[in-house]
Amino acid sequence: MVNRLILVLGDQLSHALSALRDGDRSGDLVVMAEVADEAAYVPHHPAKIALVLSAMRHFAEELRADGWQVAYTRFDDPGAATSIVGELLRRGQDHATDKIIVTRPGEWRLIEALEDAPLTVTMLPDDRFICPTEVFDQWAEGRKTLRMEYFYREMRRRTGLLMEDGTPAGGKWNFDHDNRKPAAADMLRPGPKRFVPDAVTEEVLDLVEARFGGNFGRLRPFCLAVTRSEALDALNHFSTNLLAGFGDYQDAMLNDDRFLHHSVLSPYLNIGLLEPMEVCERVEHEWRAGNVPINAAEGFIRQIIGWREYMRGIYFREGPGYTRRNALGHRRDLPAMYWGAETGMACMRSAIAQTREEAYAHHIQRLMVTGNFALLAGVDPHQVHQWYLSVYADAFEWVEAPNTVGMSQFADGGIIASKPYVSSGNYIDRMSNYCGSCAYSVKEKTGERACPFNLLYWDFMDRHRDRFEANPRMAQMYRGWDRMSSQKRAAVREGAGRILARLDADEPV
Ligand code: FAD
Ligand code: DLZ
Ligand code: SF4
Repeated sequence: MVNRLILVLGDQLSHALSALRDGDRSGDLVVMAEVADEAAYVPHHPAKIALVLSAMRHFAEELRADGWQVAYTRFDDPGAATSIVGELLRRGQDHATDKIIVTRPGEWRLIEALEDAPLTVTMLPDDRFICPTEVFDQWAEGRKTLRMEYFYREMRRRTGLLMEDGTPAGGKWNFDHDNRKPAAADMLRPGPKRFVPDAVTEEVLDLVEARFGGNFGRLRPFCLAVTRSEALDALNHFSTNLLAGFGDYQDAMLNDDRFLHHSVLSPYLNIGLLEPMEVCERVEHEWRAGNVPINAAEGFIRQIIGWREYMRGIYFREGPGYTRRNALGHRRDLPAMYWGAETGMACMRSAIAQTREEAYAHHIQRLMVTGNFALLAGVDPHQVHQWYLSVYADAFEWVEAPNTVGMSQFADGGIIASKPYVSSGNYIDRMSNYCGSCAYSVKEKTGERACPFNLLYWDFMDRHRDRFEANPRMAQMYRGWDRMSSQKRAAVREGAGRILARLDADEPV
């Protein structure tokens, strides 16, 4: 006899999940389902599908070992429904119950599907996050601007992380000023921890290859952690070997070092294998033990209790329509190079090849290379959003959408960013070694060989003058544009027009 069904989704693989805490091992049945609709709402990178399915299978086994009854649907099970709600209805019928317990999903699409289902659904708060959505809403209420920095300080006070007698450790809230160093290739940097697939993962890899092998992305070698114990190993490896340089090289990009000092912990945090507080506590411990400098520990903790929590707060506060925002009226189709088509631009080629091979790019590659180009080129932000939601192993809408629609594409009109994150090629040249292997010249501002970022940057500023001219943080840029000779401005417009026309004709840039 089953009282209730406890739904556990593919990104809710935490033993301390609120729905499981509320459940009863003897009377409730845990439902987990691999379903076609979740694999198809965007063309996910095959490694992302493999990560989720393998981690789900391992988690179901852990639950069984912990005394739970689990009804687990595999992708190809005969009679299985294609959606989460379909599977709940099927299991509910089998066990004569319509009572469902679930921790609130991280996507409006699923929340709405569950609310509309002919089932009695109890949705519990997702308290794996540090800041409850109501607390975020209270913080945001009545503020003129929702800048992350102020939210972050509240989170430092709330968690007590890096605090000493009520004041920030090291005397400052934020050490970002020290965190903008370019990196040199360094053979000693070990990169993230890589794992060898076990038999469960191998079976999933075969399934994914057969069903989703045509999606953009390389599946093998598959090296991601798929259990909590492996994810804890990855955290340990990062904290011991890479964290110390995290701050200094946070914004750097290198052709031949795809991970630098980044943690690559986001896939594990986002599917529930790691908890944000335990990750931050470990990092704080490394600083208190004198193993890493304050700018590394503070920089890292800010990403988690600041940016990560803030993005989630914005996603739920702004509602289901957020992914359709298009404040700048951008309509261009996403260029084919995002799906691997030829390009002479070395930075784009490198970031996209890495995305295809690793299902990973770090923040500055996402923001200042692929995101920057899409914004400068006026690409439809919804298509940009769908691309980011597809191609990264860590992509779940609650965190991807505010980063893409808000921070990267300015499509929310400035809720997240006080000005658009755009730059010419100079920024990329300063922070990377991409330009040396490019078909374009970063030093050239006009002409056939001019770096497309140089041309499109000024063209973007010119096109959106009405909106941005009055922004005090952009006034200096407009003064720079106005100081150019009219011939130079005409040459920039002509060069940008040439690049945009090639994109529209689906020709390589
Ligand atoms: P690290 O550099 O090691 O940072 C540590 C952790 O901080 C990350 O694991 C992550 O949990 C958190 N973090 C850092 N920056 C952010 C941020 N801006 N927002 C939220 N959390 C952050 N992050 C995702 O988790 N999923 C996404 O789908 C996603 N999409 C993005 C799309 C765009 C256009 C941009 C600009 C950023 C996106 N980010 C996303 C944020 C960030 O790029 C990734 O969190 C980060 O690159 C993950 O790699 P890492 O674990 O090595 O991060
Ligand atoms: C991403 C994903 C994929 C590919 N497949 C499944 C699945 O088969 N079953 C499942 O429960 N979850 C899956 N997920 C994760 C969900 O898409 C995720 O829970 C929602 O997007 C909410 O964040
Ligand atoms: Fe990228 Fe321009 Fe540098 Fe080429 S020259 S790598 S397009 S920034």
